[in-house]
Amino acid sequence: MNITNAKFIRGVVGSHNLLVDEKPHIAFIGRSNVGKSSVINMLVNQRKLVKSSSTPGKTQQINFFLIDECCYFVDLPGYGYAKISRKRREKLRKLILWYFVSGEAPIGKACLIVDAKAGLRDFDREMMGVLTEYDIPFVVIANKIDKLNQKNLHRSLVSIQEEIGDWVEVFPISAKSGNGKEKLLKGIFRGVSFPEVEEMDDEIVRD
Ligand SMILES: Nc1nc2c(ncn2[C@@H]2O[C@H](COP(=O)(O)OP(=O)(O)O)[C@@H](O)[C@H]2O)c(=O)[nH]1
Ligand SMILES: [Mg+2]
Repeated sequence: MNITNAKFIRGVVGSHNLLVDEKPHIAFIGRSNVGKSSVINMLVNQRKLVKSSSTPGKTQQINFFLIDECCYFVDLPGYGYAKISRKRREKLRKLILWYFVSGEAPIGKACLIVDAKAGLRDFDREMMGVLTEYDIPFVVIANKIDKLNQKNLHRSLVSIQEEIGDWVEVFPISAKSGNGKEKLLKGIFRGVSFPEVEEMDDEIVRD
């Protein structure tokens, strides 16, 4: 499986003008610096589709990328950026929650990205609680596995899986090396339906 076309469509500030049509959203969330931009770029085979930026202003948008004409990758603001005020951070947290709970976004899958070494943090736990409560299918992506040796990686993955339970899949990956990409792509699209474009559906879920 491979994504051949990905393009930036729109950046949305606040809860207005969400991009809603028949195409499902694949939503990416995670704390700042977990490698969210890097993971998306790796998945779409473009080094700079999503700017790997540490500018807090840029992280406040919800960015939509059209993927192979059949779904949107939705890049939500990174949470927890150290250099923004508590008030602004709270605003971002609310925007992220709103996206998931308002029922306005046709979410096919949520992808919660964590740093494999750091494991789950409070924000991740809160997000998992919300996703579970609102019945939004999600996967956990444990990124930066290249920074861990076999033993520590195993330990970390076991502890993440133990905490989230068996029914949520954890995908260990390295956005840096591309390790784990194939499995993750399959996992992301598994169970997502593409109502208006059946033939695309076949294409994208093909092994
Ligand atoms: N070693 C390693 N570094 C990574 C990986 N993914 C991202 N990074 C680095 O982590 C930092 C934050 O990445 P970025 O994609 O901007 O994170 P974001 O804030 O979550 O969007 C950058 O310095 C990346 O080069 C990875 O898989 N392995
Ligand atoms: Mg980013």
